[in-house]
Amino acid sequence: MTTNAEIAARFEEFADLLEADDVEYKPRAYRRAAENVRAHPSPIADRVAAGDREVLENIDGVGDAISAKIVEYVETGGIEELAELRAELPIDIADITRIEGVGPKTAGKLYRELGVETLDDLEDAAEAGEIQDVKGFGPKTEANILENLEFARTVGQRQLLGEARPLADDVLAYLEGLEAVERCEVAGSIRRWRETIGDVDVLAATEDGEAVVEQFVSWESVDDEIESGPEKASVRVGESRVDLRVVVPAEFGSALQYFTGSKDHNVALRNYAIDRGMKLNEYGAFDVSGVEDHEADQRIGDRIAGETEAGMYEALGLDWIPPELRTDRGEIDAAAAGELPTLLERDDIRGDLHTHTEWSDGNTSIEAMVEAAADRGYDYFGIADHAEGPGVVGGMGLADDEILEQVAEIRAVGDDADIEVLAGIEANVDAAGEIDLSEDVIDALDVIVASTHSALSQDAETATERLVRAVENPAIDVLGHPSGRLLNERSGLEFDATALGAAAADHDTALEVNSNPRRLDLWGSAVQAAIDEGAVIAVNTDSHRPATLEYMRWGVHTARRGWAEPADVINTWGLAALREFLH
Ligand code: DGT
Ligand code: CA
Ligand code: CA
Ligand code: ZN
Repeated sequence: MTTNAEIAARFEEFADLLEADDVEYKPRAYRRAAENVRAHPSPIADRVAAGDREVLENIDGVGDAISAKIVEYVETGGIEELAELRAELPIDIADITRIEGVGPKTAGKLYRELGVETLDDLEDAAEAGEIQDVKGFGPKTEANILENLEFARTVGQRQLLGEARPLADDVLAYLEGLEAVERCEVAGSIRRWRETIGDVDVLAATEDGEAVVEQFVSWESVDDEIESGPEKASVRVGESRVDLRVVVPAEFGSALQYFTGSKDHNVALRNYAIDRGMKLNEYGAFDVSGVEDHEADQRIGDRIAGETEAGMYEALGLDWIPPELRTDRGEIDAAAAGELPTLLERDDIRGDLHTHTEWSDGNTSIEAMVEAAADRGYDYFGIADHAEGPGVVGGMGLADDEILEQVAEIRAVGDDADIEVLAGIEANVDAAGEIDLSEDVIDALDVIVASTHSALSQDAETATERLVRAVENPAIDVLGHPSGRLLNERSGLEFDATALGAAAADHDTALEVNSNPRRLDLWGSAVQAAIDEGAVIAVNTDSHRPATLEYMRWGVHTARRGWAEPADVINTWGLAALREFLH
């Protein structure tokens, strides 16, 4: 199955290699095409394979030349021109450019000057001190490369939740349709909604494991079979690895508990069981108090649970723990005390407070965004286009007079809308933690989101001071994507989430969980630390087009990983309470 993400990745690679080759203009066109292909709501390859060419005509930035390449890719699995470029520049460009501060141009230069093709080559060159001698480079660049190599290595192998989860949903739907499958569920990091995924784990309960394995590996979306046996199989689908386990129905609950992880949670849970005379594994929960050698067999003693996952926790006297909480950060004690949080749910969300329109870099009008929000059943909706400032591309952000003009337009749209429309802005937090908006503008707006878009390499102490300074600012309502990280691309600011949470709580500023699957910023542990300090959260999509209002799904589960309850999240509140907070 060729996914939109996979097609997009080819064009991004194309753009990178062209840029490494110092080609002008074309890379930008390919990047734009990649972005729109990635964002396209339906699977392009399926439609192209079915002979539909119109789908391509309607994608922004995809003209005849790029269309032809997409068709070629869908039909042959390759793109001739890209293959030629790769032969000419045999660089692992996606890996190398994952290093912060190393772009395609730098990668091209390092290849021409030093023959660097891989991350290993780059490490060797940096360690030998060869990079600082290349014209335009210096000791600082070399040190930066060495410092960031580790990050680039580890992140490269993980997929974004937002890309892997839809595939997992498809796998589940397929398995559910098989007659021999009695129950099935995703497991592993994907069930815990971790922001990046190593591989997709799925579990099926059946009396006929071999038949299910056989049907799984012959699923039409499977590109390669990696391995298969009577109880499990692994396949490659696009860029993802999918692991299937089959178990008998009586052991489904214990297997689901075990394969959901996390490892840390499982270790803590197993120790908790041992302390109570019980043995816990993927086959069940066993009372081994009367058994001499607990290790003699995996299935030993009196089996007291295993058919359902809730039964496994119940056997230990614990409430069932939602997968998002299974990180060994206090969830077992809370479950024992009956004090697990009542987590935020998707339906609790009553509006989105950080979205963009064509007034800055969004792709559509205020009306179209508001209409899409109303269609989702929201009660209120905030437009927060970019203000001009550090980190915002020249001309894209709004100057103060333009903001006032947009506020008037937002009010006009709001008057005709079925939902409450809030006039907002996304201001830029500069390196010192300040924003630059006039008093007039601040007074005219309902909601001020302020985000960092520049100076993202500060040390943790400076960054914490900067973000604390921002949340102390009475004008700022929401601190947008606090770290500025881009998953698999840049690590963003490191900061003390407890200190930031305490300051945010003191100054009534909400911290954002940005739901864009490339960001998920804040993330679970930071949300948990901030909420512990009494801070509140805003779960926003930062949408630049109507379709991505759907990103709320990722943000809600990320907030759940941070133990967020509805009351902790300002955009679950009624309009009056929200307005009171924003005031
Ligand atoms: P990933 O795939 O890297 O995103 O992370 P996971 O958590 O999905 O890890 P994976 O796919 O290696 O294994 C799936 C689950 O199986 C994992 O969350 C917990 C369980 N598991 C695997 N190996 C072990 C182990 O050695 N000990 C324990 N306690 N659990 C394990
Ligand atoms: Ca996994
Ligand atoms: Ca796995
Ligand atoms: Zn934004």
